[in-house]
Amino acid sequence: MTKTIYILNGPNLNLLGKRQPDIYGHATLEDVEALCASAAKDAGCDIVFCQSNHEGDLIDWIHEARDAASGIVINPAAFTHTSVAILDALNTFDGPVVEIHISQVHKREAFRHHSYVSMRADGVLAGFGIDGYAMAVSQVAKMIPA
Ligand code: DHK
Repeated sequence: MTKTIYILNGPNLNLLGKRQPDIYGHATLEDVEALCASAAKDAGCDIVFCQSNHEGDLIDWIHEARDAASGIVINPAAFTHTSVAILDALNTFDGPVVEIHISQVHKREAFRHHSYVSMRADGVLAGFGIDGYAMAVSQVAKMIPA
């Protein structure tokens, strides 16, 4: 059966391409979805691609993924640095989790250096722009048990 990867995006990523392009680039979230779909196809997986500005939506999708997905790629955006609730939700998920950031958060403000999600993530990518999503999808696909 084809494995499904949930790709979850947090607040303000709907504005990708318009928002601080010097930091986040000119590509849109639709471009990111196309990149993820292509990487998943290469890996023989399906994707469910979601974005929300609301913490609870991300938590609900993680709960849904418990039954519907074999792996999760997540860019929690600002919730990375604040959300124990997203960490707790990810801790209920059994499959591989890869955390991705478009920017190199460790070169930025000190408050971006800490990630609650990293306490659960099996791998973390930061600073590769939107290409990091394709890397995250192919890595998560490799980590899914056969
Ligand atoms: C995106 C955000 O919106 C920020 O809040 C994070 C992350 C970094 C990114 O680089 O994708 O600090």
